[in-house]
Amino acid sequence: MKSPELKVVEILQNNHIDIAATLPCDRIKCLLPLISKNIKTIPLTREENGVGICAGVFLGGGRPVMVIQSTGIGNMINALLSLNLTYGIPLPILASWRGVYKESIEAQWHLGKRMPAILGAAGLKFTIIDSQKDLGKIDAAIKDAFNNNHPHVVLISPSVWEGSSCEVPEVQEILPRFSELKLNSEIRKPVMTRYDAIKTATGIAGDEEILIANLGIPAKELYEIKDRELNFYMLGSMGLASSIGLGLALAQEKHVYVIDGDGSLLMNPNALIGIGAYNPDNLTVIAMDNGTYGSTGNQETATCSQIDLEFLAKASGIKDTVKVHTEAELKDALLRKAGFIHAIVKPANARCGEIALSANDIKKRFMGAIR
Ligand SMILES: Cc1ncc(C[n+]2csc(CCOP(=O)(O)OP(=O)(O)O)c2C)c(N)n1
Repeated sequence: MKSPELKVVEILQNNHIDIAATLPCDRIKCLLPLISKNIKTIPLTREENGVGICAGVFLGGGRPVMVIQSTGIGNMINALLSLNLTYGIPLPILASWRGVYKESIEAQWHLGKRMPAILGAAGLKFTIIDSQKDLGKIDAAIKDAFNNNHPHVVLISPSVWEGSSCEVPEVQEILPRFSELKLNSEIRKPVMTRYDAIKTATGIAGDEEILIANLGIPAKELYEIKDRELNFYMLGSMGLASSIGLGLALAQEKHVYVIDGDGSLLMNPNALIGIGAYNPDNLTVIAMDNGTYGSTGNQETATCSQIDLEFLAKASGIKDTVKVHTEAELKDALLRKAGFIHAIVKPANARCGEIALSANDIKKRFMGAIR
């Protein structure tokens, strides 16, 4: 007889799922290795980051799934609503539902028992599976997500896996290695604005290349400087611009330039860790570092005097990093398609109008052009 784990993997394969973004739960420890054996798997460091990566995969023509613990949904709600629901981006999520069935960990109780009410109140579709005979409902949930362009959470009770056993995969020990951060970095007084830098980027990006703009003023500046079909304007989900970029870079071949911000990268440094694991040739993150949360009124961030973002990118494993202060330096870095460009810019916001496109228009136009 087929194990429940094998049934789940077959359902994923029958639905042509090509990327699984995962973060472990003890109850699915037999499912996870089976998934990674059969489907390209992206290990996550925080679930919210997976929402961005999976959105990028979908925009790039792929069919992602997330496989996580239900607690991770607590880390994802803003992204699911301000990215997936806003643009109409599908995402099937298989969540090991903790906190209710035979749960001894007290920390799981509060979120676990409220999870259906939280999902319902958030307007997120969900399905509960509490026995093996209901596993077929995963198929229906995946189809609902992709046919109706929204997330669909499947809460799977640990009762489904009771009696499961599997060979424990060989445990990978930490690799003995020597790390060296060979980087001398000088941050000088900024001379260009973010607007100047975005203008430079639009001058370099070819017609067939992708530009993703961070939420707030950067998206409006890009829209005003050069609106084009292969621009993806973020409207919410702060912190996920570079995660979306990674998903897009992994799912298709066009070059992806991400216009990110210091506040956003500090909110989700997991994005850098994810990129450092893959270093895709077709991804350039331009970190527009104005030392402030520019879009909300220039409140100081930790890059103003404390953190050097290029060091953070390097420490995360990103190979080709560079710091630029001038448009000429930025141009050079863009032309050689560096992995991470730390652009030191003034805290200045151009006066721009609103983006006259709905989220759905942005998505549809972008996906039409990417084919
Ligand atoms: C989770 C969340 N917290 C706060 C905000 C408000 N907010 C919108 S844009 C922004 C600033 C982004 O700063 P940064 O990434 O440095 O980019 P900049 O605007 O300076 O280019 C903030 C705090 C938000 N949209 N979402």
